[in-house]
Amino acid sequence: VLVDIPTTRVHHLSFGAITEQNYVSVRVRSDDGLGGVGEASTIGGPAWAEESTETIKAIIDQYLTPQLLGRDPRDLQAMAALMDRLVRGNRFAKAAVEMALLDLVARSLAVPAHRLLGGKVHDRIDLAWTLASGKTDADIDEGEAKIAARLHHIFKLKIGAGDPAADVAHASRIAQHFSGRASVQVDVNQAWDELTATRCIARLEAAGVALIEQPVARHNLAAMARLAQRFEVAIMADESLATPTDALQLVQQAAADVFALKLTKAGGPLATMRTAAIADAAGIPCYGGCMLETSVGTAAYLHTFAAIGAIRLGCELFGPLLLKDDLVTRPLTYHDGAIHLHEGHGFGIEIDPDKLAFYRRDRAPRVALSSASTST
Ligand code: MUC
Ligand code: MG
Repeated sequence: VLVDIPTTRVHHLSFGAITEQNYVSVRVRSDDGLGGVGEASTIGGPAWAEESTETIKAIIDQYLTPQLLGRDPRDLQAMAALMDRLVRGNRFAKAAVEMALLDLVARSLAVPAHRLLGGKVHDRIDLAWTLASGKTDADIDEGEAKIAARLHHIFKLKIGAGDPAADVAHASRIAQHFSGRASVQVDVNQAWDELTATRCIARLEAAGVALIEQPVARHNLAAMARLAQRFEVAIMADESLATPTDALQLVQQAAADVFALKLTKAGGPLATMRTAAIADAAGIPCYGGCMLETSVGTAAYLHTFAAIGAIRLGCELFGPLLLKDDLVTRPLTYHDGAIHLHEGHGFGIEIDPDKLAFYRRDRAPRVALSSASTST
């Protein structure tokens, strides 16, 4: 089911600005009447990665569902391997299905989903917030409100859309404003070439910015490696890192100091665990990334991240806090600068059928019918 939910404010990224988030909500059912839920979230359609909600739904409906029907969801590894054989790439689609299978199996065993991934090592994970209103003063006010509410002490700025010098001035002012009270990081979302990155990172480092995420194009691992070597400030791979194979290449080329993990770009919880194992073996700390999921996807990410010891630099599972509404009956637990692991079977969340009916893209039109009928 395709779902669209408006955001609380415009969210600016290097490749565009969003006012609503788009999702594919996946449900699987077993013969004994149990259900499992998963979600693929995209930012700006196929602007962040290759997949859009429309392609994800087509892959699931036409290529995955017919082959998965009738199989045993408890064979999770076999199901993931089958999906990899059936469909090249399209990892967001496969991740959403694998999430739903994991939720279903954990529910059938009456255990939280993290138990099937080896059990939790975190009860809480420090929670970053992204300041991306597009205006420096508004970002500072928003950050102050977040600190006052004791929700966040890590801020991520989305830069790269504008003039690099203006971006550096914007980030430097915010880093200096929150100095000693919050850590400020920037995500460039691949926008710079290496020369621009080299010049800008030197200034951001001097201004106290704590981490630089994906400064250059995802395939430019050589430039990532040179930047990681040149600067003390941490260089984090996001778009450069999707699969375990990418993780291996990043390690081999020493092309990142930190890995950003996300279930959808990896292709599911199992591939995320394998990616984290490579980071662990290489001594690379991880950060729990997001794609602005609802509480459904966020709970899936949280149960996976809770089982990953290499997640030592916090997470950004704040998607539900940026949305005007959500799909679940009970919200997730946010307080004291962290997201807290909740109790329950599977991912520990329930979809609210009224919310799903309201936000699904193919819902019946709800307004303008009366005026249409009076005019005929
Ligand atoms: C990204 O590139 O990290 C997650 C939160 C946000 O604001 O943007 C993203 C995607
Ligand atoms: Mg990123």
